[in-house]
Amino acid sequence: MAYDENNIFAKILRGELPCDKVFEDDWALAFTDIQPQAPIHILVIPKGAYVSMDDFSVNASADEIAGFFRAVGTVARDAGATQDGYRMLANHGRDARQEVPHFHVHVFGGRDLGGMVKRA
Ligand code: DGP
Repeated sequence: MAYDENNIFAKILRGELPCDKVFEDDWALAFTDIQPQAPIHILVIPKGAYVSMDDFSVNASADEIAGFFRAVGTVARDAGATQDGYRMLANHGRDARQEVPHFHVHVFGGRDLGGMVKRA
């Protein structure tokens, strides 16, 4: 699947759409999810143009991957979620119901998050 330069997160990265930014460095931007599903629900996205985890894991450089996942940990720590716990989640493709075709990791926390995967 080719990267769509007009996806909503690409527009946020270019500053064409606003976001509630909580973190930014050379590798990642993080902002609160527009439809939060937990008291802490932050999206962390790489600065590079990658459709999903599959694209990112194949095509991103080692520096991009390290920088991105370090940012995810920093975001969770800065949100105060490290002590009580948090969940990170990335949806890839149809079965996972990925909505936005720019790779992103959800960070959830701030309450008991329940079981790992919802039964169909
Ligand atoms: P996913 O299913 O993993 O692709 O989740 C996409 C998430 O993105 C979903 O939780 C809602 C969120 N989202 C969609 N549009 C926007 C937006 O314009 N701003 C923000 N902050 N979040 C958005």
